[in-house]
Amino acid sequence: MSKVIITCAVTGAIHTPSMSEHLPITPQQIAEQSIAAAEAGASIIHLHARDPIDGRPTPDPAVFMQFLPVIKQSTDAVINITTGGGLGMSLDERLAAPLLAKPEMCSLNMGSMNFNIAPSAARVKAFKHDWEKPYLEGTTNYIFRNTFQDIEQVVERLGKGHGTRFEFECYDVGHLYNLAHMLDRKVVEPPLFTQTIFGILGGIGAEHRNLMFMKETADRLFGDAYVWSVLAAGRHQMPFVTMAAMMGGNVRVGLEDSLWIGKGKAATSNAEQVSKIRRILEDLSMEVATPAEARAMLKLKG
Ligand code: KMH
Ligand code: ZN
Repeated sequence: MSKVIITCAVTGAIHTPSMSEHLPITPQQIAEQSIAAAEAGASIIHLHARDPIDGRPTPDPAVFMQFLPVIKQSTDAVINITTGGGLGMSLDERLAAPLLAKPEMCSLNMGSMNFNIAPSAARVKAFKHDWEKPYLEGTTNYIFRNTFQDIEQVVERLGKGHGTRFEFECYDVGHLYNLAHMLDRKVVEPPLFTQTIFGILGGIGAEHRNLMFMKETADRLFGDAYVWSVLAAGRHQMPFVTMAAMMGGNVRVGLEDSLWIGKGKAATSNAEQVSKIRRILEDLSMEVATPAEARAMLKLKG
């Protein structure tokens, strides 16, 4: 059995500061939590940036540059920068930081979709900042735009230009077919690090039969040309990634995807989630991949 790559998605753009006091916001908090997550066993760190004052997701490369070098200096982890950005950002805004930082890896979202924050994430009644209101009420009314041309543009500008490789974000079964289409046309190259995503409103639901179905479909479409990873939103996070690892997959955890560590218990850090999945994997006799092993498995530029 090959080793399991743990990705940690540290802050994201979905959760808001009022949902958890532990969500890292400032560059210093993002750097500290990323370093701790890497020390706990994450070999890939997936990163978004936030406005240090009000926690709103920001595409500003200057903010990214306040934490990226710190993480790079202190860990050997693979840096993975979002190209999904946050609600309402244009593609040019989403690409600004990746184009400047030229990371080994970026996310690449494989289709357009409705994107509202699920009201279940929003048990919070009082919020600190006005911008959070639609997030907490589930009324963002947002289309997450990733057309075929957008996808090709990301590959063209980052992949071909800078040797960046991708975490292909597949929120539904059609996104796997979109990825297969890009593979057929040689827009993307194997091994395809394919992140199948469960339980995001607008995407495929977090049901175990869907996990099997997505894997079976990816196996059929890609054969040995892909490396499978799984993330699931909210309370589904740990059960889904555990099941995926038992089926030979890799795992993504982190406060971007879930603010929880157990039933009714808020996670106090990203490292806490990484340590938990690491413990589960090792208890089940699985081995966790080092950053060097992850680089080899995914053919990253290093
Ligand atoms: N928010 C996650 C479900 C991105 O950053 O491009 C997927 C994600 C997208 O991480
Ligand atoms: Zn992300």
